Amino acid sequence: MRNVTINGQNITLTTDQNIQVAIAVYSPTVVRVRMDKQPLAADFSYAVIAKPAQTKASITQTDTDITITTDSLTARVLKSPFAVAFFTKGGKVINQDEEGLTTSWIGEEVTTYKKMQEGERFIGLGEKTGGLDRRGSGYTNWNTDAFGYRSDQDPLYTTFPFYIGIHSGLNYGIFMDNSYQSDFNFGASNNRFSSFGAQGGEMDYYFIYHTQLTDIIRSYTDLTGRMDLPPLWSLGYQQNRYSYYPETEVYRIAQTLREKKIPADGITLDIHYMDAYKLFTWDKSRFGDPLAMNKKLKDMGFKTTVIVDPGIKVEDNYGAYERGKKDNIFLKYHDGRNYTGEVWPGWTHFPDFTSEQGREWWKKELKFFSDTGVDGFWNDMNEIATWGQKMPHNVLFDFDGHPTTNKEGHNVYGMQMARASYEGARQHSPNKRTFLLSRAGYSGSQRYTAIWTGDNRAEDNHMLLGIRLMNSLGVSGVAFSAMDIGGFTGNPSVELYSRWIQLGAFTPYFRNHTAVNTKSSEPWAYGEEVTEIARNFISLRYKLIPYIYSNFYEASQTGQPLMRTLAIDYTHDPNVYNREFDSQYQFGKAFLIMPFESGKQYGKVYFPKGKWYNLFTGEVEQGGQEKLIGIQYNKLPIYVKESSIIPIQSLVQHTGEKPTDTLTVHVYKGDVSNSFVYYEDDGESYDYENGGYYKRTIQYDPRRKAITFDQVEGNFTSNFNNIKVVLHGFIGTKKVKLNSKNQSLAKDFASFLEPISRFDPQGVANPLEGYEVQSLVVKNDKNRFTINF
Ligand code: NBV
Repeated sequence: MRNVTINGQNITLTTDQNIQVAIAVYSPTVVRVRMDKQPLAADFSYAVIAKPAQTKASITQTDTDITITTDSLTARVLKSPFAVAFFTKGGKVINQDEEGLTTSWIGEEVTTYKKMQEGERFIGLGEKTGGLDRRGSGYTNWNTDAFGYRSDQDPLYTTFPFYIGIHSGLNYGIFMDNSYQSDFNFGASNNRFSSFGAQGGEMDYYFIYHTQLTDIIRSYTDLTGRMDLPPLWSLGYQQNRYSYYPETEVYRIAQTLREKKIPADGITLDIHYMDAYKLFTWDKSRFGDPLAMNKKLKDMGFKTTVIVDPGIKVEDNYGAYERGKKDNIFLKYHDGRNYTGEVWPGWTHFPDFTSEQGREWWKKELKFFSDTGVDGFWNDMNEIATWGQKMPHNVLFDFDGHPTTNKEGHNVYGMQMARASYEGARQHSPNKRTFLLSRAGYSGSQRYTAIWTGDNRAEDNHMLLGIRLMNSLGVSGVAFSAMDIGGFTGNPSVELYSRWIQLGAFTPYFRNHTAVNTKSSEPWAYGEEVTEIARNFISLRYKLIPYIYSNFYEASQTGQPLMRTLAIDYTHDPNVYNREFDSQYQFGKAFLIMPFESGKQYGKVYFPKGKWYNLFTGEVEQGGQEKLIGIQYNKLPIYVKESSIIPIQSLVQHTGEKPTDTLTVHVYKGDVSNSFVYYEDDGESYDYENGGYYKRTIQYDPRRKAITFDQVEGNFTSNFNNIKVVLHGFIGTKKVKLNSKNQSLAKDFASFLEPISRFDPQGVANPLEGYEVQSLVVKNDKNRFTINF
């Protein structure tokens, strides 16, 4: 090691192999390591938006090593051979370089090797197939158009080079910020190391250490950013297909949803709305007056999302093409000619979204849609997908003033397209939230867009895979995710469709979608019984909107995902990683969802530590046990964690419809304390940035036997004049004290589903589903109040 310089929180040095190294303490829990064979380039990243925080770190040096000590960890840099290791304050190894291999190069390819720790598990990497625990597997990141992918296929559409390692009661995160094709090996074909590396560029990684996974996710999203609050309508049900046209068909779908009382908020238009697939056009024979159509849909309570593909048809006199040529924004070869690839419209050019001019051009073009009353942009094919699937490596990208080739630009292209769409939407509708969805992405995409898992298949294993993909996206910073409910390719069986829509109600973006040549996939397309089941679960979703929206608020503040793999809260419980149970997840912290293949009548579930209430019957299951349960075809098994706090509203047909003026807050008795941040605002503007919100923390404290609603913050007037608190499991409690005054409880009835009567298997009408509980009603006057039980 030569030229060691220690400057405040930063160390620079050169190894005897002439490797340039820079180590920076970002915070007490985050350390960044950069290495290259050449002088390190000026710092530039599409993913990381955080700068190092002023941190108290002591850095000392001896003949053999350099030691960094922060309030949370110790890092040791061994001088010979050069190797980095991270320890807890108590001296336990969290993560260390595999000393014989450390970081090394083969040509331009750079890889960091970490010693495989005893019993080490790995989760994360975003949208990756396989089990929750990635031990024993290897993965590649190269954004790929993976039409009808196999359930073990890799890579898929996105790149999230962030994972969490778990061993010996410890856990840490590693984010390698490098957009070249990258490879992760978690002990695939070897028993010695885990590794991460890329085909070019620097080794540049962030090591994150916390005792809780929630804090690792928070730190990772401190670095790479978090989502904005979504428009409320995007949390409602979305009806989609490839493609609904002409406009009469769109109305038919919208009207049928209303007539059949299936709540819905969104309709999405796929590529057939365009004139010959030319972006920024409408096929006038199908959509004669898009502005009028979108207005009419809005009057019915529907918002329109349109698909946008990056390819611009090469055709003289086609406006977007001519303007793109004039502004010179298309990706190029090094001889200056535009790159041309073939997609839907034929031969096309592709805007360089990694250039300021390219994004500016796109933003101007997007006005076309804002002018016709469109509320969402669905960014498809942005891997980039072209026929042939082999965009040449020698295509040049501006990379915001750091010119490079497709090798480095490819994996961020989709993210930068989403960024341009996001910025364009904010520019054209400054005080209205626009919904963004993207297929391709890179770490940090969550700042701009939701991600969906592309062209899945209408198969049972894809339904469960989709859940795991979203759970994994969740620990990788993407809280807002989706899968095509019902499956994109192929036709689901009646049972599969029905199960999928039940599960969809417990996913962040709830969109039913199917391919061009498949069976209709609207909730009524599978017979009356399924229509009723779908209506029931979609209705449940709408009642849960206050809970779901509050969880999105949490995601926007701390990066916590809506879909929480059990690894987040039960990290060191081995059962969570058992392949039998590893698709189970929490939806927010309250619900435990047990996804099962369709058609199963019995199945094994795992209840982690604690007590779990059956959502439908109120029966309690003890945690820490596996259990064989009966599964009803019309009722996804759902449990509620003890001490949960779940605000719900009355049924509405779309989020623009006002619910009744009572917010019902369900509280489940338990032995652990819990808190829930209830959040409300207008759901459509950015007024919340200036105090236009209503927020209060609700706490459940079993020790003090108290449920406390804190003083309201913010100046938004709640939709609800009353708060009805419903108590579950408070058997024998007849009276409570409300702000120290005696108050008797009313007998009440908890039922989350509407009765499914007509299709009872025995042909007997079910009595109303539910069970007895107690409740009390309190005026929602913004003041703090306490209920003592
Ligand atoms: O635009 C058509 C489809 C779309 O429906 C799907 O959701 C995307 O993932 N798109 C892919 C183009 C290719 C379909 C084979």
